[in-house]
Order: sequence, then structure tokens, then C-alpha cells
Amino acid sequence: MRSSSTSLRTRLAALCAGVAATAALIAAGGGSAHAADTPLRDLAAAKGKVIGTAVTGSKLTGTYGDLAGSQFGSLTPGNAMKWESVEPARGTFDWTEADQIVAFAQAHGQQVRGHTLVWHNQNPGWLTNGSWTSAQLATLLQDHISTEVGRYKGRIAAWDVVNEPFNEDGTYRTSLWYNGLGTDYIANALTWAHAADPAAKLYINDYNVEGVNAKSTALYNLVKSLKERGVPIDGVGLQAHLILGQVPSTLQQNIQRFADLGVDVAITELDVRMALPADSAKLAQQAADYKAVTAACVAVTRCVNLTVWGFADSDSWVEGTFPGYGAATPYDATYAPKPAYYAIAEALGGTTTTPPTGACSATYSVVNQWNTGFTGQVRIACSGAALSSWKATWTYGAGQQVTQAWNASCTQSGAAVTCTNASYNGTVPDGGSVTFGFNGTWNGGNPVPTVTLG
Ligand code: 9MR
Repeated sequence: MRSSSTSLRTRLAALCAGVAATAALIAAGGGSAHAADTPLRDLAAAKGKVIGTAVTGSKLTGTYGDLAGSQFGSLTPGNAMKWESVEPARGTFDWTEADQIVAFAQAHGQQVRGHTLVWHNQNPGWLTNGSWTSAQLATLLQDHISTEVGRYKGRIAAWDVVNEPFNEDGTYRTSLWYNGLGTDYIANALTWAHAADPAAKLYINDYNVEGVNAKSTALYNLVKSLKERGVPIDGVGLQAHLILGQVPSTLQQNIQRFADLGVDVAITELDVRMALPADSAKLAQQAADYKAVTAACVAVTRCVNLTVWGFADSDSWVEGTFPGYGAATPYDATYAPKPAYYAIAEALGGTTTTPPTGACSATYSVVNQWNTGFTGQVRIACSGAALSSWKATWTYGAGQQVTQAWNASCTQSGAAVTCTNASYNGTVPDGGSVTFGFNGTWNGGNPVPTVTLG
């Protein structure tokens, strides 16, 4: 453990005059949001909604697992249930990650949204490279649906049976399925899924169908005709991969028109991407966008589920797909809640949430813990303010002892820990953050302390 000789240095003037650049945040076990906050899943339940997130099975431990399990009432496997994942070679199945996610959800009292059975993307090579007659293709699809839906019968609340069937102009996408089977692949897939699990709610899911437009109207007309034909269709999924500041003004109206057809609506893949780097103004706009989408769902009784497509910026598809864009989810890459998190909570009726705006704040989390040791971290983030140096202090309540620190100089006297910035990370700009870590020992308990910045 390095000893500290660094004293608190002068802060940069807070960008917002009169705003003290000190704040303390309590992180609940494992780094979740402010301890006084009600989890999002409980807020949603009080509104008759389910809030969900897409997840990656291999990450469901530590802070990621704690947040996924505590904040969300449903999980959607981001990739694990797609055809290429579950049947990479013909007749060879790999259910490992899908099973893991379903088991995690059951252990945490969560629903699962199955995603997805019939899509033009992420199909195995043996399927897409094969040369099939229509009859063969239909058999392959029916077997796939029966096998996967049957495996999880009774454990999946809703299936995205058909994913992304439309082009932007409302015509049908010319996919493997459309080309081989015509438009009837949709009705058949729904019928087969219903036979395999009559209790699961069956959805058609698409993107750029959040507002009233040609594509959403095509989806509307399809659902209407499926209902008229008696095809089992229970809901529509509006993916909602949105761009900062571009929530469609007709979102609620669009949700309502689907509800009026007699189907449920889910916001299935919500994220709001921005040009990087993030700053406090962009994060505030993003919060407003998340709030608007959540409020639109809250306003329509049949909008039953709102799912974010990854809850943390470190687990998002956006940066890999849209170079220069990112920061699209409600938690940052170190699992600290962003203004968007608080905005969702507010739109769900949360009353104790106060976004840490106009200030800098520190969040303590235990990132790993074993026998008598642990690794912790503190993240210092600024929004509407900035720092040129910092000092984080806390008092351990259960005899923990810091043994080694990095990216900070830490001393411990009795239960009191003081950490100051290293020579290279004293500056925290508006909209930025720094993180330091430490190892320590614990015995009996390892409760998260309150960190004071200042
Ligand atoms: O999040 C998924 C990402 O990890 C995959 O690389 C990508 C491949 O297409 O699919 C992502 O999820 C998509 C979802 O299944 C359907 N709607 C669009 C999502 C983002 O591409």
C-alpha cells in the first residue's frame, strides 16, 4: 500500500456557478444505483410493466450479474438463442448460454423474452449456404421452432418469433425465408411456435417502426390481417434503436394503434446512441429521450415490457456498428448509473431518484470478492462540473483493510481510508470520469461504505 503525501488540490471552478463540486453517493452491494433508490423492476411492476435488458450469459457474475438480477424483471439473450448460436452445425446443438440465461432468470424471479426464431441474420452457414427446396426449408424452419420453443416450454414469457421482416418502405424483406416460402413463412412460424408452447406470447419484432411511418404501417396491416385470419399473434416489438434527440413524436400514438388492434406492445431493444465523446449536455438529452420512451410505454396499458439492449455501455452493440457513436445505454462502462437511468426511474414513478447533475460524485463498488480478499473500485464522475484534483474518503464498517491501490494513493488509519489522485489522473472534465482500484481484506462481511469526495 502506497502512502499518501498528496493533499487535496484546488478544484476547477464548477461550470455551474454556485454548485458545490462535492457529492457522496452510496452504491448498493456490487455497485448498483443509489442505495435509497427502488430498483427499476419494482418501479415498473408498480406501473403494471416489466422492464428488461438484453444480456450476455458469460457476464452474469459480479457487478453485471448483480445489476441484471436486481434492476430488471426480464432478460433477453442478446445472441444466445439465435439459430447460429444454438445449432452451429446441422444437428449439433449448443444450448449452454441460453440455458444459463434462463436459469439465471428463474433464480432471480425474472421473465425471459426469447429472441429470435426467424431472422435473415445470424443464421448458421450450413443453413444459408445450403440449397433447399421450399418443402425442405419449411421443414427446417418448423423443426427449428419446435425444437427451441419446445425446449424452453413454460419458461419463456414471450418469443420474438419473426424478426425484421420489413424494408423501410413497408415492402417485405427478401430474405432466405421470404424468397423460399413467400409471406406465409410468418403465419406458419407463429402457428408452429404456438403449437410448441401455447402459453408463450408470440411477437413480430422490427426496427424503425417506433413512429407512424410506412414500415410501421406495413407491420400494422400485417398484424391486423393475421388477427383476422386467426393466426396466433400476441404482440409487436418496437426495437427502438434510437439516435440522440430523435424519439419519434408519434411513438405513443403508434403504440396505441397497435394496442387498439388487440395485441400487446413491447419496446424490445431500446438504446439511444450519441456521437462520442459524451458530455453532460448529451447525457441530459439522452435522459430526456429515455424518459420520453418510458413515459410513452407507461401511458398505454398494453405496452407491457420495456427492454434496453444492454444496460451498460460496455455491453452494447453500438460502438462496434456505428464508428464514433456509443454511450447508448443507461449505465456507463463501469456500471455507474447515468442520467438516463434516473430518467427511466422517474418516468416509472420513482420519487427518491436525484440525478447527480451539476456536480462530481464518487461511486464505490466491489468488483470481485473471494475467501477473505476483495477488489474494489471507486469511480469519480463529473457532470456540469469538473475537478483538477480529488480526494475520496470513506470509513469501513466491518473491519475491512485496504492492502494495495492503483491509480490513486491510499492510506488507511483505523477504519478511515483516504485516497488521492495519482499525478496523472487528477483532472476530471465535465462529462468525464476516472476510476481507481484497490485490493483489501475482509472478514465476516464486506458492506459498501459511503464515499465522500472532497
Ligand atoms: O446485440 C447483437 C449483437 O451482439 C450482434 O453482433 C448483432 C448481429 O446482428 O445483433 C445484435 O442484436 C440485434 C438484434 O438481435 C436484432 N435487432 C438489432 C440488434 C442490434 O444489431
